[in-house]
Amino acid sequence: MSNDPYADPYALATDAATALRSATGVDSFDVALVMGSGWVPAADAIGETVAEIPVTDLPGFTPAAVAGHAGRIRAVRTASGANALIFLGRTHLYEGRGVEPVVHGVRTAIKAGVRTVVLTNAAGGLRPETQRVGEAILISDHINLTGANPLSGATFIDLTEVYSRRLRTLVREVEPGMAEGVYIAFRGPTYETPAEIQMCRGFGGDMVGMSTVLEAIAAREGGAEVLGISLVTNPGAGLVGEPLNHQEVLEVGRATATRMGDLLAKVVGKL
Ligand code: 8IG
Repeated sequence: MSNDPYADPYALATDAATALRSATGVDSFDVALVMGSGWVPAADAIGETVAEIPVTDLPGFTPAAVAGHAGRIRAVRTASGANALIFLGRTHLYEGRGVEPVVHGVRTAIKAGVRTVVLTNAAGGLRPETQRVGEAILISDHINLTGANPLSGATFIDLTEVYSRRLRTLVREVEPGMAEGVYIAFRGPTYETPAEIQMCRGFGGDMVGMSTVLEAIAAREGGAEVLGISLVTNPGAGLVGEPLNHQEVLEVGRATATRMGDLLAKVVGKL
């Protein structure tokens, strides 16, 4: 017997889903939303809270390591009658616990019935000429520069359409004119150098961050449809004068929470 709790990550997710059902009294969930940095205050708009628990009540979840990442799971009933599972915070690869904890929430959600996964994040903008701080951008595709992958073995999952075109179209029915772009993920925890930001621009990236891509891959592996949204909170390093800090990310999130909450509530209502 191995001491690694993630030795069978799918069995661990099944156990976590069972614990989630009994802790929330909700038998099956329809949609999961992962609230990234700055997005947590937007969660309140999505529906009526049925139950809320610390993630650490479920097997396989570790305590939150980052300010603004609350580390709680909320079961919500939406106005349209859907059961939503909201992760108030996520585990990042840069925390150094490996890739399994990063995708455990998504795997648990899928074992709990979820067929739609909404991944939100705060990101650096690579195109300040067309992007504004506080703007939400649909993720159309990603470039995974984390050096990690949640899958191992001959798991040649097709990634032609990680971020569902159908869901992006649906969001635009709510928010016409919303931009879309390519999200580039690094492991972090450092922000990029100006040279790396220029590389990302050359690669065709539009946003840069430290999350989302591994969860999106795990969701696709599990057969769920994925919607990704980035909140641009700063221009990438070197694109404007000032250095970057995490505090301004949280401030942009607070300033835009109502708008992002309304957007998510409308989108979830259409699923
Ligand atoms: I918010 O500029 C946020 N997260 N890698 N680079 C990376 N992650 C980020 C950034 C950024 N801004």
